[in-house]
Amino acid sequence: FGRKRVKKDASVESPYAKLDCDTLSYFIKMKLRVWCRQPRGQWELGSIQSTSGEEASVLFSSGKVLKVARSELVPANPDILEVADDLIKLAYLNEPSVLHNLRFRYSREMIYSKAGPVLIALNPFKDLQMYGNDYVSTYRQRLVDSPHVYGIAEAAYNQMMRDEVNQSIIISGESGSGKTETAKIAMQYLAALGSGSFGRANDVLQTNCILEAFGNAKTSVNDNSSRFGKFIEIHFSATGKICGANIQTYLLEKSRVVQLASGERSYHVFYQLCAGSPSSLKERLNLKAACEYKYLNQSDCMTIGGIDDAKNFHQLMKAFDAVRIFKEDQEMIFKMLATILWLGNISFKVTDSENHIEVVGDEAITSAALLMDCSSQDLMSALSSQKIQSDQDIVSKSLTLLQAIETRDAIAKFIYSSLFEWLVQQVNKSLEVGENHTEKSISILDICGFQSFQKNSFEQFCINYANERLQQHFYRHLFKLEQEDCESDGIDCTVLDFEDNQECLDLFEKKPLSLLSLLDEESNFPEASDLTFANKLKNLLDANHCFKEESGRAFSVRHYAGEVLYDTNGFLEKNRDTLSSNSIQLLSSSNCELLKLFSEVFNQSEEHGNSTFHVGAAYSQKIGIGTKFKDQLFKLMHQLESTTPHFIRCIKPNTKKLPGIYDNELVLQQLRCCGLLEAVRISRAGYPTRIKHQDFSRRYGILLSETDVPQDPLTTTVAVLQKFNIPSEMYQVGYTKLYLRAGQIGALEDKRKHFLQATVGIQKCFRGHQV
Ligand code: AOV
Ligand code: MG
Repeated sequence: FGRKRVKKDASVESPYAKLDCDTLSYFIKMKLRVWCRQPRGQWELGSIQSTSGEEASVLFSSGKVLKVARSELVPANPDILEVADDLIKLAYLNEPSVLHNLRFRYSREMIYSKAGPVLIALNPFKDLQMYGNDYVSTYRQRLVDSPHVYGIAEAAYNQMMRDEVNQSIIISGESGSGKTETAKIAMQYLAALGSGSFGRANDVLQTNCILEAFGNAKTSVNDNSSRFGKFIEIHFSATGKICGANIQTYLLEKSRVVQLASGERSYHVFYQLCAGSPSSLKERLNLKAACEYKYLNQSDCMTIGGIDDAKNFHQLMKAFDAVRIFKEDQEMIFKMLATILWLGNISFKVTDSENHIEVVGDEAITSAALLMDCSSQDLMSALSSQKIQSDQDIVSKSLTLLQAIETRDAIAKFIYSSLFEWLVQQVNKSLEVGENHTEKSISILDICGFQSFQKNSFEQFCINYANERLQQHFYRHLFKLEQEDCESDGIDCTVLDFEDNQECLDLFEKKPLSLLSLLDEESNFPEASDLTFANKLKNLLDANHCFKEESGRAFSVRHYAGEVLYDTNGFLEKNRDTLSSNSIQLLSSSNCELLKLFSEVFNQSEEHGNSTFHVGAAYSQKIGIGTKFKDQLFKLMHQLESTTPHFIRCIKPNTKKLPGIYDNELVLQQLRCCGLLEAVRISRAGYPTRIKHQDFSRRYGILLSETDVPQDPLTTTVAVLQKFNIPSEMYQVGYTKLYLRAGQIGALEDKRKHFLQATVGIQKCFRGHQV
């Protein structure tokens, strides 16, 4: 896998698509359309009337004629390509053409398109009648081949059964773009094919309901936003029936349990429990309405339009039953949720001028202690004091208000994230493959896409790192496909190499000097701060071109999708992710089975961390969240590498969550972020148009005069190329296909159109003469 460098830019403009003098005069002669960049950056369609020097006068559809610099013009595609379902089919592949094509399709409810091997899915923000059993059987029988998630799922299923190679469907896109819906649509297709009398298709579908209740929440961008990454491996029996599944989750957003931005909600399950639990359960948990709990009411957003939390609670209980989570375990789960809610209501009273506190002994503390199965006294002391080792003694020191709140919130976050992990484990146990175990599987990855906000923190840092890894996987796959196609057709296709993102990955992970290793190192120094961490990065990582110094606590990374500015504020704390020894002691001394278990798991991972010695370091280092995530990602990549990948890129056409609105700028920015334009550029850099000789000769053979029409398709192909003096560097003739450079097919298509018009004209004339 070579890494020759070619210029990397996010534009798709091919060197063959520029309006050079020849093309320009051709466009004028033929009155072909061009895209013209307007002063405010948007593109408008027009046709060139005349040129003088570097300027051209362009006629727009409004009737106005303007003089425009030639550099502001790019060729537009012939009409017949307007609905092209694959961007690669476009004769001219420039930004306005790609955007126009997707917009045109979106306006006709064609939300799916291809970009070479990638499926582009534009979020329709409304129910389209294009799913369900009838559609499943249409795609199953291959009666249609228009782009669709079903088409991708069908290809994956078919290849799994035929080649006995495991498959993966990798879905990415920004928040609210439709990843989770797309993943569910793919799962529904697989379930429809893979259900049988002993199948477990329905159980696997039910996991969505559970994971969404516990891992999804309303955010300002998406009413059902997944706050974790998910990888589900669906197992199939030898006869192609679903027989089990395994789920891995990544980076659950814990902070949401204790802190909400305005207009956002905590995890759905809290509201579902408060709204839908039967009164006997409410009594046992001393449960109030959601608005009584501080963790829930702080954002003034308690309900979601069109969502019935109580009804969803019943769905959740059904889903629990389906995956055989026993009633006793369900009760424990609900108890943990109520514990968290009551913890949030615990308040503190400042007792001295130094802000030291004592816990207010109200209903919150007694309810929390009761649910946690510990004494109120123990809970109060864990929340108000800290044990410190001094010389030989352990002394108890009282906490300040801020420290007490942090301790309380840390316990709540810890319980929730432990509960989430435990629940996933239970689901996995229940879906473990049984007797009819085979090696066949299709995995679906639904993970948050690249993020770049004005202020980026540790969460974006991890997500963007994951996206760099996935991007490399994507590039490599693309090149492999390209090479395989050319080689099997006997074509010398020096695969245009690209600047892959290895250097950026090195910046994150290559020891000893990388963002992640330095983060762990600093996290282990008690005196270190976010500022010392930022300074350390500046001193040690400067040699890497993807690193950029910024002032103060900030630094920037040049990602494949653009430069991102990170603020290290909170990095160390989030990476350490610790729980005070007092809190852990409290949990392990509780009589509650789950809390005991959670604290044991915590202690084990701490011990594991402590015993890990890093090469070259004289002291033991605890592994932080960042490095743990890296290890998880490595495992994921390892799993993905043994599969045939299928890529789906979800795109959000507007931020209003409304149907029918297509925001060019927003779409363009996403196409860039997911590396799609780059991917299309790579696919087209060589020979983007590939047509079977039969198809080519059938379509363009008519351009030859009758005397020179040869018999076989390959010779016809060559005859057409010669007749129109297509330069030899513009094509290659393979065993089965013709490989054309960008722009060539458009020119031939125009010739065909004019030929046909002329023929029709002659025929009309002829008929007129007869009359
Ligand atoms: P996400 O998974 O990409 O966001 P979702 O899959 O949750 O996005 O989609 C957001 C919303 O868009 C859904 O709740 C639907 O209302 C709508 N939607 C998406 N796809 C379709 C579709 N094919 N048909 C109809 N409506 C759709 V995040 O989890 O926030 O990144 O982190
Ligand atoms: Mg989602």
